[in-house]
Amino acid sequence: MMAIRELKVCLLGDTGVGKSSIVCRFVQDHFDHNISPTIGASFMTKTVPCGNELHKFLIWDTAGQERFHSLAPMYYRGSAAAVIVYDITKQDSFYTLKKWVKELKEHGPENIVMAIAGNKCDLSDIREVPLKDAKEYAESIGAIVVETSAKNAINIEELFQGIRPVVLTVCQLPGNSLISTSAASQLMALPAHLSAAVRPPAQQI
Ligand SMILES: Nc1nc2c(ncn2[C@@H]2O[C@H](COP(=O)(O)OP(=O)(O)OP(=O)(O)O)[C@@H](O)[C@H]2O)c(=O)[nH]1
Ligand SMILES: [Mg+2]
Repeated sequence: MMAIRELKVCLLGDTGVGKSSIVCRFVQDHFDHNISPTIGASFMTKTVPCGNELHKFLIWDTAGQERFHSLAPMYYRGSAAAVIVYDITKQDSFYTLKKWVKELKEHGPENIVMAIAGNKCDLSDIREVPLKDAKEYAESIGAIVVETSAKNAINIEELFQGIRPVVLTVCQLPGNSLISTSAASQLMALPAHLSAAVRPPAQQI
């Protein structure tokens, strides 16, 4: 029988940045122009083969509206990785992203892997956040960063494939919850198209 590894991921970020659209593109390869804001959170899974294993993404898509903010810890506390999304056409959403990173550092799991997604890169003609700013920030916090478009299916697979080696949870073996000890070395082995900053050595390893 094939081993199944579970990868627990949550999505965080301002309302309207495209978190649900990213998940919908990844799980169903579909984009809905009229998607509704998420209420509370929604849960989806996607299983992908990898060698002689199956990797099952358990994805919590949280609601970005401020009134749901207090629910977020329920989702990020059990996650091995957080995908924090901003909208490249909205500087404010990049500011909100930084607040999420701060909250994760203060209240999230100790070794949570962070991936930053600058979504709506199909709208780069009205861009407000330079990629350089996102890369520099990601590097400073040891996060993966990639620009995505849920609409045009750009870098969505790459985003999840990039965090995959870092967030594996073995569900068949008892006692395994979050894999984190080798996170730093695995991050360095990310595909070249993802900008992988080495996680700071401080208490991580
Ligand atoms: N142009 C463009 N529009 C997008 C993209 N991704 C999402 N959108 C649009 O942005 C709007 C918000 O998308 P959602 O996926 O609902 O955003 P969300 O982050 O889940 O919002 P909350 O659930 O309120 O937190 C919708 O109108 C989407 O169609 C993208 O890559 N490009
Ligand atoms: Mg949503």
